[in-house]
Amino acid sequence: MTDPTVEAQTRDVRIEPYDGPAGGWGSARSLAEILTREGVPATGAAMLLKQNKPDGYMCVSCAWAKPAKPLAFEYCENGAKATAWEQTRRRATPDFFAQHTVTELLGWSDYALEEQGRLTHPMRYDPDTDRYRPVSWEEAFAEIGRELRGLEPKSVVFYASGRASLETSYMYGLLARLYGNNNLPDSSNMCHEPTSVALPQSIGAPVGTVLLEDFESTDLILFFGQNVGSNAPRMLHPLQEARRRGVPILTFNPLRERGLERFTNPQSPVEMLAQSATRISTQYHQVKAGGDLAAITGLCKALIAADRDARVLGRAGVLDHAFIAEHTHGFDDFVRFCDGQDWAAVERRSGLSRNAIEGAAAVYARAGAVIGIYGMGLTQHRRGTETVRMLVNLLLLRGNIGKRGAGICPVRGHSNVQGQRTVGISEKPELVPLDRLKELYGFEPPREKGVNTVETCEGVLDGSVRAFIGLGGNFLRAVPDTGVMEPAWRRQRLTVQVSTKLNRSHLVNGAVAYILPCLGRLEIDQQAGGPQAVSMEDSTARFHGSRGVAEPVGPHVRSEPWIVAGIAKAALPPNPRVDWDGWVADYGRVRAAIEATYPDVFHGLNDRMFEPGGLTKPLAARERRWETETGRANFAVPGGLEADPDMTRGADVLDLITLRSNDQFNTTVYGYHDRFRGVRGTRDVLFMNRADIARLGLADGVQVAVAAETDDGVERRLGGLRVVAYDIPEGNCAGYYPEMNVLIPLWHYDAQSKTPAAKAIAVRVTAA
Ligand SMILES: Nc1nc2c(c(=O)[nH]1)N[C@H]1C(S)=C(S)[C@@H](COP(=O)(O)OP(=O)(O)OC[C@H]3O[C@@H](n4cnc5c(=O)[nH]c(N)nc54)[C@H](O)[C@@H]3O)O[C@H]1N2
Ligand SMILES: Nc1nc2c(c(=O)[nH]1)N[C@H]1C(S)=C(S)[C@@H](COP(=O)(O)OP(=O)(O)OC[C@H]3O[C@@H](n4cnc5c(=O)[nH]c(N)nc54)[C@H](O)[C@@H]3O)O[C@H]1N2
Ligand SMILES: [Mo]
Repeated sequence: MTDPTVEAQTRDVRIEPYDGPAGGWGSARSLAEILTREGVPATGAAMLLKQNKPDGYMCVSCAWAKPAKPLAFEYCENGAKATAWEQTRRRATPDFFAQHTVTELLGWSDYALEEQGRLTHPMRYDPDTDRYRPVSWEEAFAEIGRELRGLEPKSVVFYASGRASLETSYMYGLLARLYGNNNLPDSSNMCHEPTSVALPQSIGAPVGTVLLEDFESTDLILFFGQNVGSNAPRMLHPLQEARRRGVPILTFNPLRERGLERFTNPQSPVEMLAQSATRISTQYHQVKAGGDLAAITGLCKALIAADRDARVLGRAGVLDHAFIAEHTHGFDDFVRFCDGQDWAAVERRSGLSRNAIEGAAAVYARAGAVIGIYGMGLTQHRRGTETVRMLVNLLLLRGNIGKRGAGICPVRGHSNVQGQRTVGISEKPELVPLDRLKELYGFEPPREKGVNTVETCEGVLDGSVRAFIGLGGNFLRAVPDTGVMEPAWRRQRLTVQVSTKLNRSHLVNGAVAYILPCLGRLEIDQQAGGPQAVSMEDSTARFHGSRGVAEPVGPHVRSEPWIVAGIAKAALPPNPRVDWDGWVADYGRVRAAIEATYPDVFHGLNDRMFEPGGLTKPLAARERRWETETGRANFAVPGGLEADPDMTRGADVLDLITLRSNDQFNTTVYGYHDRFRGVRGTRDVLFMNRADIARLGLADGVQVAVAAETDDGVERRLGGLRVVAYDIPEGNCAGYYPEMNVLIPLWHYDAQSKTPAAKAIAVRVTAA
């Protein structure tokens, strides 16, 4: 590690329990630290006043809803860190690249790479010197265009990380289709793809049904596998409000996460001075990794039994029979499935006692309107899609979809990951209005299914993928099996990364390789038609406008729409119906094109995107109209309760959960402190249950290695980890992503959506 900031961060390793709440003074301190380190204390602080405001910019961190009446400071510790990270004064200039070979940089940590600061020039890889060298945009586009024209269209992949705006994403999807494929994998394929598969089957909507105002009238919140304190902290405000009204929150999570336990609003002087905290979860169920399918089955089973008992006694039932009869399909089969599962199996697979599950079911049975919230703890499993459908089953039993204060609430990741899908970033042709594109742009769109994330990796391994264009993100670091993927990745002909900062995906390059530096959303985007705004969709399906406020990072850095148009013009024959230059001059014209393509969804986008609270996407399921094959909301019967049929668990095999610290955004590592989990100065830890530590003959604080329990002939191993005794179920252990991605086999994914199963990997732990 050559960067002194890494050394400063990791000098003092300390691991001790943290008793502060989420938010609070710890949050204020952590923020001050990063603003200072990135050299933006004053400007950064002033900018933050514009964050998530109707006339300002939308945070580049998470996708949580933006209220119509924002707080004076509508941001959180981690949103502010994301702002500081993007607005850093540090620069990765051509000088920096001249000083370091790519081989040398491959030895640097993720943190050290991004800490070099913002990319300032288009760079081309020079194999003779093993360095990236600056090139002009004209040269870059000319060569990329030439390469793309020479490649078989099916062999090229157009990846999108979920941050790019609706405008950029629409243009990017069109570029891929005009070029000749639907190879449009996105970060959502590693994230909420089970949501995108499960919800249409269950309720006929691809996204969550809950709006921010539902939190004001809900009677109960169920919280599955989402770490709100770190990954969507602004949601703590509506949760705190709900708690003040006496709304119970039942949490299911293997780890005791601080944000789900206690919260002090850092923006409330009263709470800060009094050091008072709100208790968030009223029940905390430490379900085993992958045990939610069993836990929710138990909840449903208990409700069905209680309903039967009540009706035998002539009392009102516990289930909403009127709703079930009028609106659902498959109820009888579902009841048979639940009745058929015995409690012993439910207890064993969930790790929860029947008593605890019945206690939770009793609270649910009394609540009028219930919100079901979930994150990666449900989706990143072998049976992720089935588990999401199971949560919907639970809600359907009491009519908790399509009424005020109730609904299903997937917490999306990247700030526009939901919106990208809405405007056509998808490898599935049936999700895109291809006929409409044909009509508007006069071409024959490809109809063949494209590749998703896992299939992209498979294609790179078997040689069928020859080129990778990345619109943001750090694909090669985010995917599973990084040890297998990296050597194969180099066999590609062309790799192009549109990025703000240097990351590992730039360093494992194809024969022809480019890094193209782009503006971030926070910067003023000046085009021929004046300064431009962009739009995005939040987790509750509302569209918002966003206007950059900061000075652009440098004269050679270009906007994402400009870069996408540049590639398109160089790679495609001219099409008089697609006015790339006109679109770049005025993004309002791209929005008009989006509206023309999806008139029902985006009606009024240009006029209404800056309305406080955003423009609400119409969603039939909110009105209890079910756009499913049966015309009803469908109960789903899972194939069984076994969490993971594809990795065997022998004695001494643990289930590894990979997760985020409070000091990172995905592969972007802001620092080495995970305050809430009591870890300072290191990310090389393995959280373990004390009983497992003792049984395996280890001790708290010792060094261990972890190896995936697979028999496909590939060794997947990570050493140099320090054992941290932690409150986690016996048989589970946890560590940080992306470091742990070497341990996840590529074939270990959700059966229905191909989302990598990053939350339960069978591993052995040995003293190193
Ligand atoms: N600051 C910050 N914000 C972020 C991100 C970030 O990295 N940093 N990433 C963004 C992105 S792209 C996404 S997708 C989201 C991710 O946000 P989350 O969905 O919160 O993702 P993870 O951090 O992976 O944490 C998953 C949670 O699920 C729990 N869990 C693990 N396995 C299971 C299980 O089997 N069952 C249950 N019930 N729980 C389980 C873990 O203990 C953890 O609390 O956050 C977004 N926001
Ligand atoms: N083991 C394991 N693996 C996982 C996960 C897990 O929980 N466990 N989570 C998965 C999830 S949920 C996700 S979403 C993926 C994340 O996968 P990605 O979205 O591919 O990765 P990020 O880390 O978000 O990408 C960071 C990079 O994006 C670039 N960037 C930042 N801002 C901008 C911008 O405005 N424009 C452009 N063009 N580039 C920008 C920067 O160069 C930065 O280095 O990882 C997945 N991988
Ligand atoms: Mo994500």
